[in-house]
Amino acid sequence: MSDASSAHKQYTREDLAGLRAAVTRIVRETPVTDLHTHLYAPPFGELLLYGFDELLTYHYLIAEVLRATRMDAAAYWALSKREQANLIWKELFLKRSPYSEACRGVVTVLNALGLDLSSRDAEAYRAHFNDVEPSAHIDRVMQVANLSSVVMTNDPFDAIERPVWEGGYAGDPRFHAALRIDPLLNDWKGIYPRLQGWGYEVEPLLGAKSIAEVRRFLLDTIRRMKALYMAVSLPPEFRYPADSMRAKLIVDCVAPVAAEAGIPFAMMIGVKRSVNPALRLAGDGVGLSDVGSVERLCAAFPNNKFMVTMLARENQHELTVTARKFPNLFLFGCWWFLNNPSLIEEMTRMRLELLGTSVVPQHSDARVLEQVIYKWDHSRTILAKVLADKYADLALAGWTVAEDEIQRDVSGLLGENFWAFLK
Ligand code: HDL
Ligand code: ZN
Repeated sequence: MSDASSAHKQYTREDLAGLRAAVTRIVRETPVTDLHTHLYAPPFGELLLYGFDELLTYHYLIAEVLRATRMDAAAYWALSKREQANLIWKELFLKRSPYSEACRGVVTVLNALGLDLSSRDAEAYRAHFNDVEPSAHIDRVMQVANLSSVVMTNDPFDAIERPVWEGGYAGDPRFHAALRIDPLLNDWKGIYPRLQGWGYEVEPLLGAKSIAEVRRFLLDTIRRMKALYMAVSLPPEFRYPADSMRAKLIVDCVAPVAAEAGIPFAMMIGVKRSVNPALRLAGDGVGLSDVGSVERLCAAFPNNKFMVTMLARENQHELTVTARKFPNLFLFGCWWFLNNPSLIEEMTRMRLELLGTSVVPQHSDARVLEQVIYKWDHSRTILAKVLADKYADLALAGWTVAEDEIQRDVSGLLGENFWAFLK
């Protein structure tokens, strides 16, 4: 950490190099709250993915190896996990240079964990993760990535996850919960019988009693999970207002419950699920979404807090301008197909220039534990570069930049702004 003497250091146009170095150091040294991940605390067992084979079979790399080899997807799925990982290692790392962001991420992780990249020996890398104790490994990875905590994606309809909550999972300070309600909002007809089975008196047509029971289900689940927010991923064609069950559930159930519980409703908009079903989790695509629907929701529910991230690059400017109009709208992350250096830099510059400090520029979306190492290493480098440019602009205009103010701003961008929005 920066020592006490430097905390009061001031930077002017005469020391831009010192200013840039200070920004880089502070961004590296400031712990992150990772507000959207697919990671799980140890009691969730097999849902917590880690190790070499999981890193290599991340669905981003599955899409890339199928594209590079044009092999039949069914033939890939017929392989064992280890055979899949070995195939990906051979095709994307040995036969081709691993400079795609997902491949580069694996290289960053292996290097950060002290492995010898000159060997390119998959077996040696695999062995490194043998016999790790999950909780100790979590501590090590979070320390290397410099994370203070992560937010899980918790699906009450998941057959593996639900018993853990029902079994009295008491929590883990490293892991916060977020209630994910995709099945409820995107597949009401398929999911309402599950609610009936759990004792909620809901009917398919969502009359007054059903609305009250869905609200009860949401509140029960938020309280059991201590959920920081409710979240849903939505297709590009999502619209509000709309004559749809999804819109009715949002208006009559989700928004009132979020307001009562005092938590945000997070919408992740623009995913086209299963454009190529043969690729399974790797088969989702992206589409242009309607920012006007976000605008109308924020206006219709001024007492609700909305977190939004959109998947299409083309939506980002309009969404950022919309955030200027609605203080109850909080933008976060460079989601999924946007989580690449060129687009992270473009979005971060635009957001800092249009929103100042009132944003959290990144989340990792990590599915495999060790990915937080690369996703945050790569994003910290870009954030430091963009921030340093912004402070240099100020210094060149005669504004003295104080080191403790840089620390204040960076702490906000790396998580405190999220915690403040939750209050
Ligand atoms: O819906 C989501 O939360 C997405 O992040 C998906 O999980 C997607 O598969 C993903 O992992 N993106 O990074
Ligand atoms: Zn995600």
